[in-house]
Amino acid sequence: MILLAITVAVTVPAPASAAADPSPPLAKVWPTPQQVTPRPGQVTVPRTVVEVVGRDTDPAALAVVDQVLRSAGAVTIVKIIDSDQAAVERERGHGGLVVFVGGPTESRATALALAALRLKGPEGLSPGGYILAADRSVIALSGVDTSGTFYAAQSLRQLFTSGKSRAFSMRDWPAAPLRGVIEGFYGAPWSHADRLAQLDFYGRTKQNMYVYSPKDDPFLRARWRDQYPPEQLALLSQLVAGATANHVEFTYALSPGLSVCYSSDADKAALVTKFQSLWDIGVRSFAIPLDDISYTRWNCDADAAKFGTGGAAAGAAQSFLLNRVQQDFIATHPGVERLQTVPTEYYDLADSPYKTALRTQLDKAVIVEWTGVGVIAGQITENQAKQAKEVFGHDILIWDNYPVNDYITERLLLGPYIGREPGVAKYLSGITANPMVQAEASKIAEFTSGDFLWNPDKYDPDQSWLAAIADLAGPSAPALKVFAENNYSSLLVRLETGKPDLDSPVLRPLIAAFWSVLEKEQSPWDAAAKLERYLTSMSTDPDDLRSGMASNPKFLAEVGPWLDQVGLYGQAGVHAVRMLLAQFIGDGAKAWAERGELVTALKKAQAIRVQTSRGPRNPSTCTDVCVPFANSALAKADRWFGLPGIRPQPTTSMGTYTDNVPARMVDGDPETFYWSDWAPRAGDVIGVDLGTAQPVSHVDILMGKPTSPDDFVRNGVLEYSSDGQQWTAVKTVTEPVISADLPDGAKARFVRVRTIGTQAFWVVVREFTVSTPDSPQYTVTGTPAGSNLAAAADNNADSVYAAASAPVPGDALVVTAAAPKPLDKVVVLATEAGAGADVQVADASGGWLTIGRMEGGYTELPARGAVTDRVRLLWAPGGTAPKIAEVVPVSPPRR
Ligand code: LOG
Repeated sequence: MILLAITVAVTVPAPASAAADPSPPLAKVWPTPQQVTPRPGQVTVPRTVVEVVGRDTDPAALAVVDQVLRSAGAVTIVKIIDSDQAAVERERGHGGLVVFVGGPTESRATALALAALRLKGPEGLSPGGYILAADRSVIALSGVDTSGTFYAAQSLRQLFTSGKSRAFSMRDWPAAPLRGVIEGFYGAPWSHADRLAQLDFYGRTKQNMYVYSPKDDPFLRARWRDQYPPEQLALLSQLVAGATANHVEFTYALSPGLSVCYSSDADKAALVTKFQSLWDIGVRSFAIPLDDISYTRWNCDADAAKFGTGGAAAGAAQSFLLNRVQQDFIATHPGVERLQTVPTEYYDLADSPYKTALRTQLDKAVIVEWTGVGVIAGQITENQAKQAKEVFGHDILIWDNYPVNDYITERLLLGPYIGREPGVAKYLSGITANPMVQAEASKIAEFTSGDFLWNPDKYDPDQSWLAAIADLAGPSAPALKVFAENNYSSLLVRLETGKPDLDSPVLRPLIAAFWSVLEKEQSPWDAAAKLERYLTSMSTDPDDLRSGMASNPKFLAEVGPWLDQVGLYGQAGVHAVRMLLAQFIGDGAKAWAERGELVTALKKAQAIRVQTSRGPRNPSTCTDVCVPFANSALAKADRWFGLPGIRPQPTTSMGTYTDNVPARMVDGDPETFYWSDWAPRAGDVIGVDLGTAQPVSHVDILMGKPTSPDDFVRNGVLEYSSDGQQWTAVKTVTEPVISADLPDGAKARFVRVRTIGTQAFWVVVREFTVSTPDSPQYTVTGTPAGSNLAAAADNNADSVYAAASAPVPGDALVVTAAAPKPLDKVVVLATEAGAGADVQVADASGGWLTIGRMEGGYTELPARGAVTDRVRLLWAPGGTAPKIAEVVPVSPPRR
């Protein structure tokens, strides 16, 4: 780089004096710095700034510094070379702002500036460490190495966002040597643009490692011996350049384990040749992962002959190959980083013949990756980290399977990084986080793991998470926070509580507070208002984020289906609250209208499909909160309407064929059905969850359908349980239609059919109905003809009888109970009232007594003391074809 030693006479206002200065607080820097010392006074960036740099000053750091100065108000940046001491002295005398960029290896001038501030230099700090100071007319950035200076610039960026800062000095360094991300998931690899954006992000967040290891790049695994086509190599070389510019080590990982012959000279040569092709485009760090392969089956006879069989043989074979690559490639390429590997046993601490072989035979220079105990480690303790070092006998780099979601593709993991003791970062080589297929969305977790790795002792997951959200969303942080809160849970376990984070941490207590006042029959308005406010923010989240984060279309595309679902769950929740409040003040019509909106939103949310590497999935957001809330609200509302209010939720261990989702077996409509996407094996189950244990009396199951009459469980057992642990068998299941009485006094939360044999046919379940002793049974007859006549009185207000045509004179719908009973009132829930109807009850003489008219969606009529087994809707002719969700003959409350 050519630097011009131009000096320009500048007149700039002197910075405000310390005495006049109210000493504003320092802006927070992420990752959390080790030492920050405020100084009196503040530093303002004037229109003209002088910059003193060395010939070796890191260009990337300089670019960031210039950007910071310009966005803080500098118009002219005058660069002076450090060797031009006269110019440096002259500028220091002017009183304008002079910025020194570069540590001892880059510029000689910065040390003088630090000395003038009575600050020590960065000498002795760990790699990446730096000193950053800003005082009156001086800013100094001094890294122990060029990465340190680059990180000083990243800190400066955060301190001067408002154009000025309180004076300060910082002494900062990373705890973990290796901090970063391994693109190591299954599924669609990240795009080239994703990767470039990630590399910039790692630079911003002071992470220094990216391992290129996408399982689905054929040239990495399936076709590992093949050379990259030139155009792909060109892309990789752009990534290497992007990594270098961000002080990130680009590790190229080659996974030969699916087909390698460990003892083969040709395969060793193929590995070395492949690595050489990457060395030639600038790659300086290499890995040979051997995870997720068989180590009990050889790929060639020669290995069996040379190494024998068993874990010790596998460890010996892998060590043999890795050691040869170490000798023939790593040792012959000065400037290369240490070789990394992922052992086949990467997930535990139990010593084994395999680990013994690695410990005793693998070259000590090789770094071994380990996921913690369990592939997805809930927690990783310092003690485990130390044990890992011992049992593997090598330096350990953690492959941390968070926020990877390739094993739960219906979820986004947007919560903070938790559950790792500080010692894990301090005593191992570092951590690479395995992210989600969704690159942009992974940045939330990555920001927090990067923060942990830099300064684990001061790591506060919750604060870090808020900062991550602000970093990704800028002014839309509040909207992103709501979204992330509802995509929050993971398998990671908090150190402080020993528990995993659950979804919807803000919504949960608001719902609990609302239920609590409703149960106590206290005034619900306050609790409802707070709950509704949050639910409204969820419902507007899709619009808010889509407009507020429009500059990040990739993020919006990645999370679209999840975002839509959060919005719909928010809407459903708002209607649920309004429905219950309407009932609280006795407004049945409003409650019924809100119920309709609630069910519509809920159904839309559950119909969303996203294509994933594991097939189509319904996103799971607000997990275990939104759907249970909606169902509890519906159950309560339905009891108010006079229905039993049981809302069974479908459960199954099997997948879904196309869009025939499990919800269709509890929708009260025998025309729709759940369809499994495989033939059940012993242990597969289909059933319902009633939410709470309650008295149950009868089960009806309709399986098969006219076009697939054989799709039913051929060899199973019907059973029920109140806790999901202890099951009581009712009868064997060998036929498509099951009607079973449960023993008197039976209580259940779960009812299911469990397959006990294997079969070739898949399973169709049209309806899975559980009745309680309180569920009255009705028969529905009458006209106009239409679909699902029985739905007009099936204790289920979601299912609807839809007349095919408008009524003609004489058309009437009759609901007949098993036996006459005294009636308190008749409630009619309609989704289309047509031209209305007279609501009638049968009198003792067989005639009909009109008790009132049904004209709109909600009708509630006193039954005038009738004792009857029949209710009739005598239609007014004409109008639209009516649709009746439920005719409810309500008995007087029991005493
Ligand atoms: C794979 C990894 C995958 C992760 C989570 C390692 C070392 N390998 O069980 O590619 O993303 O689990 O599904 C893995 O973790 N194996």
